[in-house]
Amino acid sequence: MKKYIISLLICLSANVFSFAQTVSAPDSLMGATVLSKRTDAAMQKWRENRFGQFIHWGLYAVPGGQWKGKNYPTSAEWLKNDAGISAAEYAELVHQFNPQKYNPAEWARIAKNMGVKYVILTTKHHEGFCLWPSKFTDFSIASTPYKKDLLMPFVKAYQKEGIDVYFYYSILDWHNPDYRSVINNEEDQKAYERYFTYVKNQLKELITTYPDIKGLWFDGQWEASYKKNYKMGYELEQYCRALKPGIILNNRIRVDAQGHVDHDYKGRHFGDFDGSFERRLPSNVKTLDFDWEACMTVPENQWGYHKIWEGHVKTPYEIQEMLATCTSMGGNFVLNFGPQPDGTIRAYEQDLARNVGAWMKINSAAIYGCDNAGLDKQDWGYFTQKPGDDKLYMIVFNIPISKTLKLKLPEKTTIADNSLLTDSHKKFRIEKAYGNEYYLHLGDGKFAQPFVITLQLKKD
Ligand code: JFZ
Repeated sequence: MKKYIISLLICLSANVFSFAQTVSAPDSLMGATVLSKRTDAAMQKWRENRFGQFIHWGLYAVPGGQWKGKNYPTSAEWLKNDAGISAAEYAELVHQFNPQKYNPAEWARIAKNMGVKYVILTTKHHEGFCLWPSKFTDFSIASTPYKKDLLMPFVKAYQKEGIDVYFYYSILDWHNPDYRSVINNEEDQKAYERYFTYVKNQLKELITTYPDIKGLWFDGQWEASYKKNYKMGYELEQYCRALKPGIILNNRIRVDAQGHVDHDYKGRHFGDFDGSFERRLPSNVKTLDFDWEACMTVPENQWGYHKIWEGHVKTPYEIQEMLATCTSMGGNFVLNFGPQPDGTIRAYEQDLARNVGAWMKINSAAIYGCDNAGLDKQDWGYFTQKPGDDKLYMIVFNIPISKTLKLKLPEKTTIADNSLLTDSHKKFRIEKAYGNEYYLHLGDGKFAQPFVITLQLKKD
């Protein structure tokens, strides 16, 4: 036992030490604490994952964006707010939440086949409903006809497929009576402090009950109450890091003393990475010198299950290209799923996962562990590279009519060899042009989908 405690202490202090290098105390305005990319193994793994799945699931899946015969085309998980439903009436949904077909092994299989390396699941969204039987509220799965914890089987199933699990947790809470959007008086402040104790209790509950999770993805941090209590955010960050050394936290965990969200008053992201690229990708094609993640919906703006998807629905090619774009700019890409109330995944999402996965199965070498290659973006697509590797990947999405791809390589570099990633015998004729520019001739090659060409580089 003593031995165990000593090794545990060594292990803990080693962890704390490795963080001392990257996580600093905030300044007087309570700015960001992670001022450069974390270098520890957990963060390295997060970075190498590159492709993740988001899952928004809660009571909102039951009405699916419709209330009393009316369709609300806005985000399904915002229905309570958008349809002006009272807390009491909304809470009645617990009696209807009964996902008899919930089969996390099947979800994990779909995710694995799509090629994701991590997943973020909403344990409690703005509605306040908890997917686990929390000791601290009745507004949870325990009060539904289903009764059973949804999280443990989820964590186990995904883990079995080798997929890292992250929990989403909303600070904003439309159910807890102590929650306040604004603090108008002393009483509000007292209530909000009680609410904050609830948040800490729940996070400790999540971290200790599901010790295998890798991190937390916070949301709902933008309300005036949290800005006024910005010190709580700092406390929350310390609390999570102490409970689980090495934990990975997104930037929505905090605000600074001036009420800045996502980024502090100096423009630095909070948490361990910048997760503010939501439904849009950064437009800067150069590498960003911080870790970042973009999260994306399949339709325009639906996270939770909505019965009717209006507007443009993304295709596999678009998803593949977004993933390639993010990888080429050194960021992660997370695709959202909104499971149905019975626990099954919508057919379109399953098809999309299958199609993206079929592409990933043969091309993922250009994604996992890859990063910005330090080169300019080219018209035909994206360069990616594993840090320090002498192979360069060209992920081709647009073939010019000339069938000739122009390349500009780093100075003092030549191309020793090239081939199609999926067929090492398929080579392309490469012609040297001006300086470090080359022409790669696709010839009469037929390409049914985006493809990857591997260039073997040689330093002069
Ligand atoms: C939030 C949630 O309100 C939404 O339901 C979903 O969970 C999504 C992942 O996060 O929505 C946001 C939060 C931040 C921005 C936009 C929508 N933002 O910074 O642009």
